[in-house]
Amino acid sequence: MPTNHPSICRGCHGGCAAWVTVDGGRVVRVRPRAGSPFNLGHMCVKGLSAPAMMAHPDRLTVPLKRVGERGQGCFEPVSWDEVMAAIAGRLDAFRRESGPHSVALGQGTGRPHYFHVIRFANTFGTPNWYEPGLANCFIPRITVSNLTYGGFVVGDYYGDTPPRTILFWGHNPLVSGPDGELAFPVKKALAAGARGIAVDPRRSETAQRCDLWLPIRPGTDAALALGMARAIIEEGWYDREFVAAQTLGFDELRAAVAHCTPAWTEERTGVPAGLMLEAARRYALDKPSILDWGVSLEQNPNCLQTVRAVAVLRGLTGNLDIPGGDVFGTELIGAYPVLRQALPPEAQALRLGAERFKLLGGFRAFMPSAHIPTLFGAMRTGQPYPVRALLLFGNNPLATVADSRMVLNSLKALELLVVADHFLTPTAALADYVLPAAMWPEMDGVIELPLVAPRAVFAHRQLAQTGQCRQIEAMLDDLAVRLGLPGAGEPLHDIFNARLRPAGVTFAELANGGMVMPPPTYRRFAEKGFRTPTRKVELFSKGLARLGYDPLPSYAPPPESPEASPETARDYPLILTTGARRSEYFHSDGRQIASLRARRPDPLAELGPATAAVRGISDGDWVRVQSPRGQVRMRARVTPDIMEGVASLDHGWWFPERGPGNFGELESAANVLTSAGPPYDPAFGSYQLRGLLCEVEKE
Ligand SMILES: Nc1nc2c(c(=O)[nH]1)N[C@H]1C(S)=C(S)[C@@H](COP(=O)(O)OP(=O)(O)OC[C@H]3O[C@@H](n4cnc5c(=O)[nH]c(N)nc54)[C@H](O)[C@@H]3O)O[C@H]1N2
Ligand SMILES: Nc1nc2c(c(=O)[nH]1)N[C@H]1C(S)=C(S)[C@@H](COP(=O)(O)OP(=O)(O)OC[C@H]3O[C@@H](n4cnc5c(=O)[nH]c(N)nc54)[C@H](O)[C@@H]3O)O[C@H]1N2
Ligand code: SF4
Ligand SMILES: [Mo]
Repeated sequence: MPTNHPSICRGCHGGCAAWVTVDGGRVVRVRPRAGSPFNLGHMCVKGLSAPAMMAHPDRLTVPLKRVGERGQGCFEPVSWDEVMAAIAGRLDAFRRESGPHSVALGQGTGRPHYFHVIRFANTFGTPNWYEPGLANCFIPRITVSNLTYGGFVVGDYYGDTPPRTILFWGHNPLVSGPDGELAFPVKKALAAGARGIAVDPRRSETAQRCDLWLPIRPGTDAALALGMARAIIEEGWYDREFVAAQTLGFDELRAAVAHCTPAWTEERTGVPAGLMLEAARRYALDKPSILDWGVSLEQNPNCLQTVRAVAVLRGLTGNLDIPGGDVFGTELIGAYPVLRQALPPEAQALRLGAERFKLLGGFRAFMPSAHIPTLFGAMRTGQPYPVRALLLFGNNPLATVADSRMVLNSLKALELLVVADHFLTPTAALADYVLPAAMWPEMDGVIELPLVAPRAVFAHRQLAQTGQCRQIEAMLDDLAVRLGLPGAGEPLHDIFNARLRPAGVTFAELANGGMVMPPPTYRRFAEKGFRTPTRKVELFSKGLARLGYDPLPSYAPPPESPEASPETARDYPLILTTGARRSEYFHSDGRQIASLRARRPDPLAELGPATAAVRGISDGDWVRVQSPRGQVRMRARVTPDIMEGVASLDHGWWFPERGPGNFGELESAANVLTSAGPPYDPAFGSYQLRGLLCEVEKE
């Protein structure tokens, strides 16, 4: 008899309320569950395909050990006990011979086991863990929000007052959904009359529902934001009362943006001055306004100042902590016990890249992690010290880290590579040990939404078991016990319950379809000011000044651009951006699911009609896209919904159907074209994934 169970989808960063139907121990159906303000009774195609993903014949279901040469993709099954004993033995040897910092950990973006990986790294004694987002995703937005407003803000889609204006900046939430907020409330707000403005080189799914589309040259967002800041100040559109009472550094900011005239801005960004002015006016005056910013702001080496340039707009217009504007989250539950104190300061000082990129890896970083290019460099060269082993938990760096060839060479140089995943990915095919990971209906978990500003908490519990798959936390704990690490063996439910105590619920209560979501609070600043050291919104950031970074936002052209590298631009005249999200796939996953692949069979390169025509390219042609780093094959999509002179490429592509050893991971992967080299953002070490140069030709 099939049984239905309330659960929470974890197919992406989101947490859509779901019903899971189990029959004969297998998940046979997933469908949306009503009652959550986040998914409003809807789910996306990825979440609905969970049963197909779980039961896929290629699913990893037993631990594997490599046989033959690394990279051939030949493995044989081993028992959990054998694989864990073998890995623990190797880790112990590395720890004794070269110090714990010679072992690195990596994980994918925002997965359920996120903090447990950090906990393992801390207790093992290595400062070297990474995630391919962080420097290029979310950490800059969080850090800048903390420095500028004293907390992370998200759009208030959930209160009684709807937003009148929503400014989507390098962000396509109708597709990318749960990054700070969910697609469904955004759609609802637009349908209810909020007027949207989209800053995007593509007329994205979100831009198509907006009143204004500002087509911007990739990588130039700081120039647009500074131009808007100047317009808002000089036209007198700023919120005088809020600026006078609640901000610091208005005069300094005004002086810093004085040169950012509409003509200056248009020249750099390609956005017509009239459109820029109209967008600035509406965002400032047609309040309350939400500014929904996306990852595009962070995937360039001027990341800190780009995010800051956009951040100050909220302060100038007073769209902060007001109903229908951007609001602070409430910390509902306790922090995950990552046992940071277990990592001694001398070990922290060894974190690769931390000394240079203080807001990524240093003592003041929000969640200190290693700098990927520096870490991968150490794997290849042994400098500044050898990194001998890498343990990956739901991360496919061959597809998702910049410069795929560099990644391949780095992974090949390791003495030990362990990969835990759902499928044998191109990265897993290079591993010595491959560990079969549970999917969300097979796991226990606690989720806070929206991300980082947790205003709601849910939980879900294990409803099924596939093969010998294990939840990552259990794998890490098994290793921790074998290695005698602090905190090893602490039951996961104890961790969950300790965290949930401030919310007054237990895991068991919450996992039955419950939710904790207190009503929003607003204008806390009126009594207490903001939670920055000066109690003000820091338009001029004293915190950044103290760390030696520019306290005022500024623009720099992308280092690979017609302005900064005219020689390169002669051979590669198009502006390259990569990775605009697609509903069917989460980064590199999902390509083996037939229903998803049927909807989106090929990697696409989007081009404008004029850009395509002069190259003799028609819609649907296969094309070669080249950058100074290499070339990839994509299918051209010719559309008026992209700025001319720009190529926007899908990322994360490989071809699981071709089998291990033949996945084609360098054939159509956007990251063959991107660069993991310097210059990096001085604070976060970010590299450039959007706003590079390329050329496209018909195959
Ligand atoms: N060119 C380019 N590159 C990019 C980006 C871009 O825009 N352009 N975006 C960057 C950004 S913002 C990010 S965050 C990164 C993401 O980079 P990653 O996190 O590496 O990307 P994914 O492909 O989502 O995840 C890698 C693997 O995790 C597995 N997986 C999924 N869920 C789970 C789970 O619950 N447990 C386990 N064990 N495994 C799981 C999937 O099967 C997949 O093989 O990519 C970055 N790379
Ligand atoms: N379905 C699905 N959802 C996802 C993911 C996924 O892989 N699949 N990934 C998740 C992750 S880790 C992240 S970080 C988020 C990211 O989600 P978003 O922040 O929404 O980012 P993207 O969809 O990558 O890009 C948003 C828009 O930015 C535009 N863009 C490209 N370059 C530039 C630029 O230089 N400037 C500006 N202003 N715009 C530019 C693109 O055309 C695109 O429409 O999505 C999350 N959600
Ligand atoms: S948006 Fe994310 S959480 Fe919601 S159904 Fe899709 S994959 Fe699942
Ligand atoms: Mo991300």
